[in-house]
Amino acid sequence: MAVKESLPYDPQNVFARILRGELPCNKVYENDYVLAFHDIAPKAPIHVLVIPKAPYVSFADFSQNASEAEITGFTRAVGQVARILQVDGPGYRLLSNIGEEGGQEVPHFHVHIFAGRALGPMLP
Ligand code: DGP
Repeated sequence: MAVKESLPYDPQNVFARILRGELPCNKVYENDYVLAFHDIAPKAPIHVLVIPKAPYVSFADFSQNASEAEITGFTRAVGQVARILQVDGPGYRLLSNIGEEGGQEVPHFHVHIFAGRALGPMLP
């Protein structure tokens, strides 16, 4: 079920548990600001999630409340992950679902990186 944007941060969400090491993940990259790992149910040949280490519910929360350093650190890390995955040449898609109508399921801000095949026109 999708999350309501108004919900406070839930420290028991699965990404919070991954960040605390309580659940495993297939890690791609980590630095002071982010953790990047493969999606458990990939929707493309390459499907990686990039999440901030700090507790933000969604992009809406992050864009309003994160520091300049966190925003810069996160943005640069997404580009770095794309380079590590070697998808910046052929291309890739970034996506972030936000809130209930945006289809967000895990209430910890994350950006999806999709790649590995021609993705076609943007949906919907
Ligand atoms: P969203 O709908 O934008 O909230 O996408 C959440 C994504 O998180 C979805 O593609 C599946 C993925 N996911 C959910 N639980 C886990 C998990 O425990 N591990 C990993 N690696 N991915 C997960």
